[in-house]
Amino acid sequence: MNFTILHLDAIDSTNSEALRRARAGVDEGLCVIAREQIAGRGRRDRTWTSPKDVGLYLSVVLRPKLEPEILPLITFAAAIAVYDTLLELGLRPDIKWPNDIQVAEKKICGILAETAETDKSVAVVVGIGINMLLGSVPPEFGETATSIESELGKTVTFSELERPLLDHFNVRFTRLCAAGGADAITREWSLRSSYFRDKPVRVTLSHGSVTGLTDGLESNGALRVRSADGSVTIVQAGDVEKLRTEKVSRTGP
Ligand code: BT5
Repeated sequence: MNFTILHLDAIDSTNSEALRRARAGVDEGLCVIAREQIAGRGRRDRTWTSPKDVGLYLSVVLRPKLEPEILPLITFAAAIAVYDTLLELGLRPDIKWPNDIQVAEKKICGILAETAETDKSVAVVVGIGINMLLGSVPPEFGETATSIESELGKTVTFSELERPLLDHFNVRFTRLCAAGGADAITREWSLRSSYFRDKPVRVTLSHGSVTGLTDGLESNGALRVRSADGSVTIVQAGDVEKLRTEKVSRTGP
């Protein structure tokens, strides 16, 4: 994929701008990057705090020729790309299912993939927000969020982050779209995430919650959670919270 990079000063949300341009027919590979987002978004209309010049706010337009059930794995391809980029900068990242990258168990990056029907094809916009400088971490999330600067003890420039991230994403997305791509991406994800297996978690679902140990992924990226009674819940969407090990004991097969 060839990227066309559009640098903006300020925008409501790079995802919203990329979706608008996708609906207007732009080709795959448009990458919208803004210095500031006035209405940066997380999942389910949550806010992604995006102050000026302290974080990377980036969205890529894709026109994937993938079966619909595989589309959630685009988030995984992006997570692998962020992970590898941060690792090369000297950090020790972890991927928290489904869309967070953490360092020292604090959120340093969030990913938001959104789909739009357009005249040309189905478009997917994958948005990535990375906290770079200290000022990117919202004060109210000081305990749960972090930045590259606070973890590395030094700053990195936008160019040190942007190009490697896009290159890694290109490789992973191309892999996902090739034969056997879904298996390859879930396998590569599993090698980078401590949440893949035997992680004690509580998952908040749209109705209720489930507690147990993670037990791998389904082929579409859904998370398997095995409860103490041995039952397995397949989680397509939810918020995962890590629990202390003693709160969950393993039973069943
Ligand atoms: C996400 O949602 O983590 C997806 C964030 C995606 C942001 C990118 S930036 C470029 C593109 N354009 C957009 O408008 N969005 C994408 P979720 O898992 O729902 O997490 C959102 C939650 O993370 C919020 O409710 C806060 O608790 C927390 N949060 C908000 N801003 C944060 C920040 N800068 N750093 C760490 N945590 C934050």
